[in-house]
Amino acid sequence: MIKKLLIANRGEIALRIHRACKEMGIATVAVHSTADSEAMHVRLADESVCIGPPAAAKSYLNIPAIVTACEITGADAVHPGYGFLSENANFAEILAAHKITFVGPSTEHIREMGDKIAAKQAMIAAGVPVVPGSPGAVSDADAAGIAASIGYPVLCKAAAGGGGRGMKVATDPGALAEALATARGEARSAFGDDAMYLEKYLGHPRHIEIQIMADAHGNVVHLGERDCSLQRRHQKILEESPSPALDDAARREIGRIVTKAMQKIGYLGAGTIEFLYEKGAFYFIEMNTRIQVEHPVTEMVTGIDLVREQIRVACGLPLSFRQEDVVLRGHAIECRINAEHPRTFIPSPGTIRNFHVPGGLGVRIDSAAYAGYRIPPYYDSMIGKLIVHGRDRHECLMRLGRALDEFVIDGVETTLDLHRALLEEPDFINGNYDIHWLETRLANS
Ligand code: MV4
Repeated sequence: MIKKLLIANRGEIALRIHRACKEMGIATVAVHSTADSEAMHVRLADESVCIGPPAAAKSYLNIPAIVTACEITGADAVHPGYGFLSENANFAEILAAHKITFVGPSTEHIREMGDKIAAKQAMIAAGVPVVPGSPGAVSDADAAGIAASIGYPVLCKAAAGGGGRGMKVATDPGALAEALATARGEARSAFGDDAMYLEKYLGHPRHIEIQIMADAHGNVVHLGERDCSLQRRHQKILEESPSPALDDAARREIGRIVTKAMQKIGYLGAGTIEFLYEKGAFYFIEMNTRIQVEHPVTEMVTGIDLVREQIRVACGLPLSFRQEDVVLRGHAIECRINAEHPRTFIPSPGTIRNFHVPGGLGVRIDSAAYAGYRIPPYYDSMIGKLIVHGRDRHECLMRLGRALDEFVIDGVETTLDLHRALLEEPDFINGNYDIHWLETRLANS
């Protein structure tokens, strides 16, 4: 069992990991940049180590400094959270070489899923439905023939991509060469890897992801889905579970497919399998090998502590529950509260003056902010998450409305008003939205 765990992250997820450790009797070590000396994750942890200057590349991404912090404090495990080093296979490999437990999947699975072409091939081999497309990487010379066989519109995607960079649609054969060249150029400069693949472009899908957990004893469980379709410029704004678009039969079927696939590849730990969902069909796009920002909506409908399970399986313990123990109860919605201008979405760093969070039945706040906290300009703009649970979607929406009304954050601009406005939208209230709905609605208001 792990005795002392180093949290290689900051903000609300660092607190989330600390809380799971405390309930498990594990001591915690916080790491922080010089910009975060006063941060809540540093105050709560049992020990802390300064690992570098504000720039993430010199602190939260600084592998030698983090390994050194483990050696100094005697930490025997590292939880990477999300972002930063969470999907860095080299980091996992270096920790293993130092006999430090990485709370996450194997180096091989991190690497495989990081390459979107390899991930797709692995999923096809494991029986998961994917978007029709090129069998592997495409050359400029082969592209037109492959695109013609897929049928237009075609989407050019970077193997090293994700998050929407290195992606271009070609609506017809005449537009393919330029779309591919542009996407390839973006991928080369953003990732240093210009391998590209082609897919049929789906026009109005929802983004639905399945949460799974796997232990080292061959047990794999699925924990239902999250609908993450409400997004702007590839930044998720609000997530919910269950998806308003799925029925029990569809949920059971995709859960069964995904569980079988994870068993087949021998996956370990928490994972999210991302799908586009259109006209009643699922199409795999990517897999995330980390705990995700929106994991609390799954925790609220299952009652299962995902971070605790991650830590258990990382030290070889079995999952604390079986598939038949998983009961999806009620409905949960998460709102991301970002310090940014509600219309331009430009980050609004500064000092939080008044900070009053809502409470009561079915309300959860995951945040590292407090009154007087100065939001540093160096990291992402999320200052917290409001997660609300209700017995059904209607109760959840009513509760979300009153929780948003109670929330007070002064001193910086936030996305609270955007969330309040969403609750007035008939399409949102009715669950009628796809991945383009929010951007289209914002463009027309
Ligand atoms: C797609 C797609 C339509 N058709 N693939 C965007 C980010 C990357 N991870 C996958 N993405 C998409 N892939 C096919 N074949 C549309 C998107 C997409 C998207 C997907 C999920 C959530 C939000 C999105 C916003 C724009 C485009």
